[in-house]
Amino acid sequence: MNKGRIVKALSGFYYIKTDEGEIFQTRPRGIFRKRKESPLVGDKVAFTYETKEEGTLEEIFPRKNELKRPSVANVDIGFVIMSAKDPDFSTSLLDRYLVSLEQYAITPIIYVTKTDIVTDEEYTEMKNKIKVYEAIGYTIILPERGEILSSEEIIETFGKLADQRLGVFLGQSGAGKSTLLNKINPDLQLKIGETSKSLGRGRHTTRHVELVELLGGLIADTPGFSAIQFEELTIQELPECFPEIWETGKDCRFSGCLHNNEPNCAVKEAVENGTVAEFRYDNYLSIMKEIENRKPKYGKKKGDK
Ligand SMILES: Nc1nc2c(ncn2[C@@H]2O[C@H](COP(=O)(O)OP(=O)(O)OP(=O)(O)O)[C@@H](O)[C@H]2O)c(=O)[nH]1
Ligand SMILES: [Mg+2]
Ligand SMILES: [Zn+2]
Repeated sequence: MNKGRIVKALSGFYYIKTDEGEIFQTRPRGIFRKRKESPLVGDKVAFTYETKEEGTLEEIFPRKNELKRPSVANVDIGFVIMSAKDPDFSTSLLDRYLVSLEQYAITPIIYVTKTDIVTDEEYTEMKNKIKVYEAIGYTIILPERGEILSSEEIIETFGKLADQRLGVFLGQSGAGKSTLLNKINPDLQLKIGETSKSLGRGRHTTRHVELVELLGGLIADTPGFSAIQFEELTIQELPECFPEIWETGKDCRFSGCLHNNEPNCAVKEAVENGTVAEFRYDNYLSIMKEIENRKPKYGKKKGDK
């Protein structure tokens, strides 16, 4: 049987790219629907074919992980694209993207766009927050204020980050994901869209997920989104999604400390003396509250008889 990777899913067809770089248009065997299994972009698969336009997706190989939004399997890196302005930079949104990747052990890389349209003051304020992320250990790329990087500089900045890996560009609509990818390779000719001045956000220009060969790896442009739900995450897993809280939390008095109302909590102390940033801790608590208030999908609700 032939093997390859799903690089695009559109209107019931799955497009499979082989190691030789050939693309086959396939439909999945009926068995997948019966098993309620859907093939995903990023899946490694086996297929058969009559012609390049008429193939059958026969088997999905086990996944390393499965990112829900954007829906891509076997992701190594999440490139979180944040705009400095239009839409405005927000640490609470950034932390939500980071948690959505950390929960599947996907390495995040943060890139800030639109530093050419911020004021000095806005830039300084943003830079101070970005220092916090650097101190935690995140790779975060912030071009100088006023500067628009050339294609060469962008490619150099990304360097080997994507080499031999599967990376996903994610972020709000209008953040500049497609613009950045077009700069890396102008042949892509991805559609870009104006942000709405009145709403301060993008217009959902990118409509589907497609993997392209870029920077030595496979990269997916994806439709922008800012509503992030944590349906699979438990409260006990949340501290691990904030690396500095996880580290600091090793010194808490209780081993299962959630750093909320427990006494002798090292994290709360660290927030008070400034070694853990207060805004990160606030974002942590707000996601925790959200998980607590989530309606359970299965089983009984709290208080049910
Ligand atoms: N000034 C400035 N504008 C930018 C920059 N990057 C992107 N833009 C503009 O921002 C708008 C949105 O860019 P897109 O690349 O379409 O954004 P996107 O993240 O792909 O958006 P969706 O596909 O809707 O998710 C366009 O008008 C771009 O020209 C930048 O670095 N500086
Ligand atoms: Mg786009
Ligand atoms: Zn604690």
